[in-house]
Amino acid sequence: MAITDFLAASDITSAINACKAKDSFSPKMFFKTVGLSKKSPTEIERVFKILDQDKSGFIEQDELQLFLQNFAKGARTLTAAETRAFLLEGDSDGDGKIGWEEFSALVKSS
Ligand SMILES: [Ca+2]
Repeated sequence: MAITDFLAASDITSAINACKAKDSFSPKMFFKTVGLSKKSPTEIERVFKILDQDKSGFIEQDELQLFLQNFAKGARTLTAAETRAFLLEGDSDGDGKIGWEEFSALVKSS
């Protein structure tokens, strides 16, 4: 199961290109551009499961850092500042990782 099964290749390209410069990544902007905000809860959950690479039920910091590479293999890693900002934006209960409900809320508010 790949992310490209749910999202249009052209939207992925646009979203990746919009944050090519270091420290220009914004989770909400990305989710909107890539078309995820408009997807059904089931599809958003599938994407969450892909991002949760070790299947822990949470997206942790190391997985956030590799976030863009789930969408395009050659994409850059997020910088430490971007990873921290992503976590702060999504982690509403402050446990240092992003759970399914937090991810869903972040995507839908995009
Ligand atoms: Ca995980």
